[in-house]
Amino acid sequence: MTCTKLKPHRIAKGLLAAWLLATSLSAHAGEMPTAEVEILKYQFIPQEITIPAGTTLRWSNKEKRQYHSVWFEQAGDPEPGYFFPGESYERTFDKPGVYPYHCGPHPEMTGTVRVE
Ligand SMILES: [Cu+2]
Repeated sequence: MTCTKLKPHRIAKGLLAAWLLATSLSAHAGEMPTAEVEILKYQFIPQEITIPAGTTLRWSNKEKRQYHSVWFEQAGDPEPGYFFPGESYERTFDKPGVYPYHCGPHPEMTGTVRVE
């Protein structure tokens, strides 16, 4: 067997591997659990949420004008940027535990994420 005869076979194998990887990645992304918290009238709704480990939590700003942030300061996160009405913020929780958070510009806005 010569190299020229092997090449097309190798390319086909490479394409198949790339296709399988892309397929498994998209299937994995589709199966990833997500949960949502709404922000309205300076409140996180629900204020406490329990999620399984590996869940991506999305906070959606439903205010008319007010921006907010979601800051896990006690977990050691740096202060995140603000997000405006119509925008959202996401964070994935891989480890079980209790994660309190608050809004950067409005520290009286608090919430808790329980990861099981
Ligand atoms: Cu706020």
